Amino acid sequence: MLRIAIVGLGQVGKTTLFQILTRAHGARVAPSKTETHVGVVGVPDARLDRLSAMYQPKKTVRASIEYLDAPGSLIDLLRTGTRASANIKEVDALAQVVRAFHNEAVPAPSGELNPRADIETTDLELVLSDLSVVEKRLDRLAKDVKKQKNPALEKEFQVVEKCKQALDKQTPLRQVEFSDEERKLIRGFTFLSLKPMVYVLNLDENDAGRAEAAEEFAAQMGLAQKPRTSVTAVCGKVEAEMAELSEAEAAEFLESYGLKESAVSRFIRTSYRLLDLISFFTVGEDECRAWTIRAGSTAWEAAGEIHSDIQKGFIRAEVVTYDDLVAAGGLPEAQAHGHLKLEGKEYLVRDGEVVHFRHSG
Ligand SMILES: Nc1nc2c(ncn2[C@@H]2O[C@H](COP(=O)(O)OP(=O)(O)OP(=O)(O)O)[C@@H](O)[C@H]2O)c(=O)[nH]1
Ligand SMILES: [Mg+2]
Repeated sequence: MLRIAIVGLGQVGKTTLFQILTRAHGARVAPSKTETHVGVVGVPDARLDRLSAMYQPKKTVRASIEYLDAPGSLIDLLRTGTRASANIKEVDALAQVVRAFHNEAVPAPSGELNPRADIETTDLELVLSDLSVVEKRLDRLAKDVKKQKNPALEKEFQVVEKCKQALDKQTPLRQVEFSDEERKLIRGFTFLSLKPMVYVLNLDENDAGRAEAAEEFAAQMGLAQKPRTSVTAVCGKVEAEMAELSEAEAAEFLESYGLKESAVSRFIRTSYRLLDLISFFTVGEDECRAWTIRAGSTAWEAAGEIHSDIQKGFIRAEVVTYDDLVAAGGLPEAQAHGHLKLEGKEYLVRDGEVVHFRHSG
């Protein structure tokens, strides 16, 4: 499963965000100052809701993401090297909460609000953490390369040196271009600055209604064009209030702020897109379900996501787009309209397609 760690400076709203994310989906956790919280959250998807309404299945299963809430400031966490810091090395992406709300009772990380400085501070910390890993490895590699001629070691030396050059310039590795081969070679280091990053601007209550806040911020801070970087905005306080409401009340509440969807939904979807993931659906009377695959996956890979047996016995994928299926009202009807395509193993599955795998065994 996809895993994302919520990190940031101290008292910026990490646990608040985590609580809203998970409470909205049933689990309530006791806040802790020292332990990492872990929770699984379903990815909101209106298409799946629609398919479910159509099929009335016994079960509807959303795609899901596991969120970790790292306790305290990211800086303390990395410098103390506790278990919580080991946890965040293993995730697929980082979500950094950036404080942009005023609260007299809770002092801002650096005394006054300064999102730009906070982002620079934490990025530097990630870079330094990776740099120490890189330097140790380079020392070792330099010795080994001298001792024996080994092309694999030389290749590794080159790519680690490339990392060092970026890190020396304080460039996070997520902004560096690597070939697939290079990526493979450095995977084992679990570099923190290499992880895709979503900045979560925790807005003031007064700004909660400004849906464009995230874009403005991204542009101001020069984050808009950066590779493997996204920005989204939430207002922890407003969302926390909303999590207590019924669905109908919540909708009304959103409307009063001039918003269409909750910022938390937007945040979850942003994390999903950041990792270049797409969904395909399976439908039926037993279950309607969203599955997660990387963009560019083949039908054969998609089958493996469901079950290794389906992959092994793969015969054909029957594929229909979400729009065509909804318009037709069912798979047989879609077929009658000629909208059901039969595809082979190499077919590239696209976001929102409904797939039925024919398989042997
Ligand atoms: N006004 C306001 N207060 C907030 C908001 N989000 C969080 N807070 C308050 O800020 C304080 C810290 O929130 P937490 O969610 O515990 O922050 P944290 O980043 O998890 O803190 P540490 O784990 O101790 O670093 C709490 O008192 C929250 O109620 C917000 O959007 N608006
Ligand atoms: Mg916390």
